[in-house]
Amino acid sequence: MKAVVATELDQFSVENVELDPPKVGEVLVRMKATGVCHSDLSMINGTIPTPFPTVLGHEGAGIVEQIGEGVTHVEAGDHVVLSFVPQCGECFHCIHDEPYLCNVAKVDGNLLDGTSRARMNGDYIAVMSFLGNMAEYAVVPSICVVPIEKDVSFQAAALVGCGITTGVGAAIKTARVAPGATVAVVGCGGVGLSVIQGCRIAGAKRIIAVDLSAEKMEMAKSFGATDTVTPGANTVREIMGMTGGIGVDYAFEVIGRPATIETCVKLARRGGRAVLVGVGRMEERFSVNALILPLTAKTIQGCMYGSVNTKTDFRMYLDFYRRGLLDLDGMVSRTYSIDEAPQAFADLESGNNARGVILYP
Ligand code: PAD
Ligand code: ZN
Repeated sequence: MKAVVATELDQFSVENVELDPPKVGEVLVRMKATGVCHSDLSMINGTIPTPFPTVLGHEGAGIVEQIGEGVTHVEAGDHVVLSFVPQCGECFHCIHDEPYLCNVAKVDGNLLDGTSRARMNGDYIAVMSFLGNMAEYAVVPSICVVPIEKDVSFQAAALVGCGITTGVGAAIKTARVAPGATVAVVGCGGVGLSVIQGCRIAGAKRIIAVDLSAEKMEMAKSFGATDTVTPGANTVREIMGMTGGIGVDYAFEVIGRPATIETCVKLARRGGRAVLVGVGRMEERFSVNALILPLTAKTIQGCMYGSVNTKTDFRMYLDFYRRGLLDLDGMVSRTYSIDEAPQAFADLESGNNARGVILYP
């Protein structure tokens, strides 16, 4: 089968990869749609460390082709969304209502038993986040597979696997944005635009979008932003001015850069919150002076996967979509064949798309 593989640092290509059949507790999924997220690019460029080669892909939807022994919650023919975090239901975090932090297995490019089902040129290779679903098929842990109803398009469902769940969840679950709140969203790519939609759903009164791309800020308005600010030396002063010198209740950083993280900490009002969604490099640091957090009672909060409970939230977001609360169709700017993956990544890097999605026949 064809798969998009990060072969070495800064290199990726469409490769021929073979898959072993699913073992106990695993599922073979025929992919129908895979979203191209910045985290995929971050695996290629080393921002998120990974062994090479790695089959990319962690946002997607497809059809169950075959189930392994012991799998009972899905069967062949079911439509499913994949979760890039397994949810075991038994570890410390799962039983303490933090299933997005489930630590049933190490994220080392293998499946839960510490081995891979994907082979390239005869050798077993890694897969991204237990999935590696930027491929025609994927063998994944059954606890990463969530069945959905068959009435939604695969390209809409795919976004629920990462960008939508992370962004909308950052607003309504992680930060619990209150009705009437004022928010800033710094970085309006696929995830940031989803944060904007989440803030709109939560009833935020003012949603200030900040992105280098004027096109992205136009998109931001169509998803619910009330104001836009072009980033520059005066971003903080400008937004302070717009909020009567108070700052915002919640400032979301959705890029993963020290400078924009520091901007968000400054934008949060006294008692407000900076929510860090963007994933930066391990060797990078941001700085906050030692006086400011206690005296202003600000909070800096990390957001992992929009604090998702995949068992309930994937269907909740699809329900929001059916009811017209959440725009998924407008989030898909362009679709690609798997052979066009290089173009999809080029468009991600140049910021052309809200989301690009690879479709399979
Ligand atoms: P994207 O590439 O689609 O969007 C990034 C946006 O940031 C683009 O619109 C850029 O124009 C904009 N941008 C870049 N630099 C600046 C700047 N200095 N000032 C203002 N705007 C800027 O990425 P994405 O939306 O797919 O992902 C965003 C981040 O979220 C990325 O770091 C990704 O790894 C992370 C992520 N986190 C989780 C999680 O669980 N926390 C899940 C999924 C993605
Ligand atoms: Zn992602």
